[in-house]
Amino acid sequence: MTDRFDPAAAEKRWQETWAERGTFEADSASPKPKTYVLEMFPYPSGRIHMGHVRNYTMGDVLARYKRMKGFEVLHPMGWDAFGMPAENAAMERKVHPGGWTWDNIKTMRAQLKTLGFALDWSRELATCDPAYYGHEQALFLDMLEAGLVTRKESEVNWDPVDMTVLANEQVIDGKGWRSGADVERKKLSQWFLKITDFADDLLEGLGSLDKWPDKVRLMQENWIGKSVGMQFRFQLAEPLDGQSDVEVFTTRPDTIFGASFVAVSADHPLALAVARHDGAAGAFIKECKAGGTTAAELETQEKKGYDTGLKAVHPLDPDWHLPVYIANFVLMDYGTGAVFGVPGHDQRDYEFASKYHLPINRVVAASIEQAGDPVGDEADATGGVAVNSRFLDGLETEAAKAEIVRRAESEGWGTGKTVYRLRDWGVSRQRYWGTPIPIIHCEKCGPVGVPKDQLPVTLPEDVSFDIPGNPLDRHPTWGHVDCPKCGGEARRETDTLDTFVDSSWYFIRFASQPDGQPFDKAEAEAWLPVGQYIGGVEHAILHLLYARFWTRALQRMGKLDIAEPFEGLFTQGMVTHETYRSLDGRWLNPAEIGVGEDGDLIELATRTAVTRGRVEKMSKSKKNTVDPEPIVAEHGADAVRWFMLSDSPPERDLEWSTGGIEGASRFVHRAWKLARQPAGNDGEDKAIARKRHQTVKAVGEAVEALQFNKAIAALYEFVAALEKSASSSDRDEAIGTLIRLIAPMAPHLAEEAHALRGGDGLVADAEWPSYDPAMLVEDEVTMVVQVNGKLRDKMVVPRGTSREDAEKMALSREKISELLDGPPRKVIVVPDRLVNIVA
Ligand code: ANZ
Ligand code: ZN
Repeated sequence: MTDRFDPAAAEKRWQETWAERGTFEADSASPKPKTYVLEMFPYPSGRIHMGHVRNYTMGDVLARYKRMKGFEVLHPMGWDAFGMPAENAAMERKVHPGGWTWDNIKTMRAQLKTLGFALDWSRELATCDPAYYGHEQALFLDMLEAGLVTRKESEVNWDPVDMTVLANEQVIDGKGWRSGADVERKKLSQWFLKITDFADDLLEGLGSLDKWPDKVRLMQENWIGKSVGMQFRFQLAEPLDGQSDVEVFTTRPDTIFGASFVAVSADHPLALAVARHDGAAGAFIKECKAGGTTAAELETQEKKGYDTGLKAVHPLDPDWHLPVYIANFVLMDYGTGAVFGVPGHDQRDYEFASKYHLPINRVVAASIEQAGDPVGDEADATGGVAVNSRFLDGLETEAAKAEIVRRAESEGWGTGKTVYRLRDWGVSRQRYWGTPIPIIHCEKCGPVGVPKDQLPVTLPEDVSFDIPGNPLDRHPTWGHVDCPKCGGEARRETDTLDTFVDSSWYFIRFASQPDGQPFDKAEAEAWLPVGQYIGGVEHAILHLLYARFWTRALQRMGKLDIAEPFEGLFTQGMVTHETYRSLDGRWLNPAEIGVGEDGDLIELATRTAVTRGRVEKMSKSKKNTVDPEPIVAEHGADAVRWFMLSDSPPERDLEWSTGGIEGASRFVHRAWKLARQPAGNDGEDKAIARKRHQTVKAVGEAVEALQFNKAIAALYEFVAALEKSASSSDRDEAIGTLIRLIAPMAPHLAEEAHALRGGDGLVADAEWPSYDPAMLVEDEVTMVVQVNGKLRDKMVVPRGTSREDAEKMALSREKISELLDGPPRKVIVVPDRLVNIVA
């Protein structure tokens, strides 16, 4: 063994040892308690980045710690391998998406392996592998059979550049999330998963997820968007083309006497009927559709309406007629696509009424006495009591709502109703690189599921990407099949599944991967739910909601008796770095930068000055990425892992710095130096023994709470104390403990040190050290001695020294007796803290 720890040699050796021994292969039949640690699996984009390293290091520390705590740990890794980037690469570089993807997987797998993660590689999977997606197709067919899949002709968000349908979530400010192109509306027949069937379950379930960040639960809650209210009909004074009423949804039925108008969406059947008779209405509808149609856009657009001339009859007063408008702020796919407007108490309605000179009346006030107060220059959306509302007057808002619903239901013109913002999940994508939807379209039989014994429906290899659109559509033979039902000529579905489907059940397949079926129920249930899931907050809504939905769908189908897939969720911060630009404004990569003669940064290629920019998330566009591979080669995996955990709390951003990685590297060598010290004498060192117990407690608690930076800080302190201490048997023992405590973070160093000191087996298999609570407390304390409130002396006394003893000791101290002329007037003692003598 050399003096210096040689990461390059040692790390490879231990990685091989772990692999040979199958150390991290999870045994489903183990009698030990099981736990499942999972990080969100990566998209194989090419190479791993620092964000991956940080994410997987955190999960790895937890997984290794849990092993040492006696758990059978499942900690798997795989690839979220379908998706657009592979097709883009195919278009740009004339390569096959499959070849590109598998090459990337190979590179990234090798890179991950150099980091020494305690992963069960025997369970590795890639979603683009027919051995995976064939099971997904089977599950899709099961869902179809269970009535959880529907086909709907629906207006979709169409990305004209990527030539694909986008989910609402993938439209950001009216633009495609990936291409940035203006999204258009288009009608297409699409497959949908009925996530709305589970809206209430998914909402309720959030309540049980107490190991999830509050912010994520809140985002999901808002996304599901439950609104409790009432649905009712306004009769039209004159029917139009057979339509005699308009149904509206409201969350404020108590404001019904404040109604000034009725408004319908531009897509509403009544609007279309009006347009058939009125060209100007048609033009207005067209104008509405040109604007964005997402909720966020409707919110910010100027409110505009078109008076149809129709009149709606107030349900509680046949003589009260309200104008009916077509309005740009009413969404067709929310509620009923029609509303009644109450300008006094809804800001949107207020703006609309101001523009079109409609009445703005008060029907809610803080008290009945304030019924006459005019509405100010804004709507008053707060609750209170109903006023100017006939039989409702004086009722509190909630009571008034209940009263109207009761009346409407008993009189038969309306019903209490709950609506959700959540929409069914459109999963059809007009793309090649995804899971083929296992459906055959027959003119006679309609859509027919591919018989399960014919799964997987695999992607054809011979495709071209030289023109936009879906290559499956134009493949000469792949789409032509016989109908499984009637045997007639039929056509294969050419859409593929949204890649979020692939990631909605991969964690189940990790837990159990038998041949011939997606998973074994009992085996999957033995591991699930995932105890700790770790990933980016960018998945707070979609991925996590879809995975929760799949789990519940499987539960309803009797395939897996788990309600929530992820018991604990942790969203880690990003890895950031300074940005740099050349004199002419080009972004520069840190590797292109050096230090000039006068100490300033220069661009190496041109030797011209470099300006430092802000610290930002590492990204290719800003060129501020640091490639993990050369860093690992230079400093070793342990140092990189150590740095990823230090400095910042894991939920915050971590700024990459050369100083940081060098500091981590120095620490590794300091720990190594300690490990190499020869065994000490038999002498005792109580202070070191105490520090050992304290550190075991601190590190264990910090890791359990995922406060890795605190664990690291405690270990730094421990090492510093050991470095200062003289040789003793306590010190010896403490060094042994140190090696175990750093094993989750710096596993290679720990194995090397463990072996060097003649430890049994692998440190990865060793038991986590325990501590004695009695050994935690210091047995001596320093008490402050004051005279008339002024600090005069300090004295070291046994912890728990009584008031009387402390007083005696203080008075007998030389410094103190010098200050006193006679017996003190009064002595105040705070045990273990201070003695104040009033002279
Ligand atoms: C009358 C009323 C009076 C309303 C009032 C609000 C305040 P949330 O909470 O988001 O569910 N609304 C209903 N359907 C709509 C649609 N398709 N497009 C746009 N707006 C719609 O909001 C429900 C409220 O939003 C409903 O209650 C309705 O306006 C409006 F003082 O009805 B309200
Ligand atoms: Zn048929």
